[in-house]
Amino acid sequence: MRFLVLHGPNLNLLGSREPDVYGSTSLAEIDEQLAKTAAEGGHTVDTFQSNHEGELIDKLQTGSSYDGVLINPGGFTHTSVALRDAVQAVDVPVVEVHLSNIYAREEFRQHSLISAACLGVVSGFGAQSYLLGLEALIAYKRKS
Ligand code: CA2
Repeated sequence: MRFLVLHGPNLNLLGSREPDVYGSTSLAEIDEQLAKTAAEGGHTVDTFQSNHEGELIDKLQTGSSYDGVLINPGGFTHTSVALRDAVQAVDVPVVEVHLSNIYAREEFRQHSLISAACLGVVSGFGAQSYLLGLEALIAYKRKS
């Protein structure tokens, strides 16, 4: 199976700043770990990071050509109706992931506009959130 992984704004900075909140793993390392986890099951991942809402939406609109989508919408989690609409429009399962536990943070981060359009959410396990999300997506697709 093929999966699309989308990383939202500022996630390109991972590993370089705020390691206490987001960990010290770089985005390239997360992408490598995702590719390795996928390959173990004979699957592949295409990964994409953007700081621009429209670029993420354009990429999401290609999501139907994959078996599933993993997305960390970054700060757009809490603000973007347009990204939520794009997630809703994709006809494959989408899993939302967060490095931090958004429910244990500032009030404005405790609500996601994206979650209700997703199959499920993994939040708070650092880089591991991505791997857990991918594993959940693969397991769900195997059953369906
Ligand atoms: O916990 C997550 O994964 C977030 O999606 C990360 C977003 C934040 O706005 C969400 O509320 C939760 C922020 C990503 C910014 O990443 C940085 C990494 C290093 C240095 C600065 C920002």
